[in-house]
Amino acid sequence: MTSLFDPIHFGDIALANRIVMAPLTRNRAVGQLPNDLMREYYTQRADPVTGAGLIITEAAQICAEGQGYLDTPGIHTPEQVAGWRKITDAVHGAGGRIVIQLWHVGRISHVSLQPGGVAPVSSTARPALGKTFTTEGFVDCSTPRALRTDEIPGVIAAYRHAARCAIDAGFDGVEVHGANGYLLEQFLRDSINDRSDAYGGSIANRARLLVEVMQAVVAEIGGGRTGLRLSPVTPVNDAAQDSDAQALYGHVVSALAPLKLAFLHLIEGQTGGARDLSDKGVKPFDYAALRAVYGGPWLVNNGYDRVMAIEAVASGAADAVAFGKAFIANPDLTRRLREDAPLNKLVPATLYGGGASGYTDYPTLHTAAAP
Ligand code: 8OZ
Repeated sequence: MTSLFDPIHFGDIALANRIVMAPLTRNRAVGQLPNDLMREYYTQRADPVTGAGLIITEAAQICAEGQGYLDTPGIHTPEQVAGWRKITDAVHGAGGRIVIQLWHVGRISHVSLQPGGVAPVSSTARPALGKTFTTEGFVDCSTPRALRTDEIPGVIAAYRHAARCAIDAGFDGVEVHGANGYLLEQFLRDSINDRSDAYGGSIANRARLLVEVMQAVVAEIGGGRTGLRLSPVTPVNDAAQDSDAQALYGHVVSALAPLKLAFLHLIEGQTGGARDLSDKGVKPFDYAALRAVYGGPWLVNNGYDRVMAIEAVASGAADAVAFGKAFIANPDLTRRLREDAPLNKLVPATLYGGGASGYTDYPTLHTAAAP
């Protein structure tokens, strides 16, 4: 029987175990630059015996327009590449594996975060009802401008450029952020996408941007170094349900199967919330059916505890499990899961922004036991 603690290959990336650190926005990249504090945080979680088999970094904007929150890192300038290089070197020195999450927020942004103070871009000109975080604190998302069809190649090129930057920065690969109500999901869902060009309307049209982005990234760095995160039913960031999520995501994974991606990463249910949304009127989503039409490495996420994760891998329902909050609070999460040791509790107040407190000072079993 396969164990959560067994090694696995995600495409070209060799993982020492199947416990993955989920991408986690922490807002400590002042000036959009990766820094020494971030290096310490990731390196603490990189040990192949006590830590993650794979670290997926916090979401990093692929271009200046892709930013939606204060102090998130970029992966599109030489300075950002140089900053990330110190992090990937340290993680690799500790024996770990690390990919970077490539992010364009689309309309989940604010004019104060956009170059020139202009409107953010999206599939639509309708604003998201929700907040983002700026120097002024929490503010309403700004009304976006719908991308013109002739601007879409530039967006795809920005993903491709960011993927090249990721490899230049020493990452083992990338995870494209196709989830949580950001740009690619703003194209996917018919609850948001109101376009009448080749990128709106039918399922194939709404999936076109995502598929073209994945093709471009794979052409640049190879399928074996490229993953993708999806969240078929999450309602976060004003992403109302698609009228037929099962058909939409079935099309997406069928279209992507030939790319032989390193992994697909599924958020099951509401990101960071309930796995079952039936009491909110959301139709049950059949993740197993999606997996059956896909066939490649399958990473699952959302609210897994130790028993659920062990069972998911043992039963073959998943190849690996990503943990978010548990990895924030437990740098040695893999050791704790292996030994069935108690977990540190998360401190929500220090999740976003700030310094070392609640970031690099969670104890390991080893430090907790020290005199
Ligand atoms: C929390 C706060 C800001 C951004 C996501 C990148 O939900 C995020 C995010 C999460 O994917």
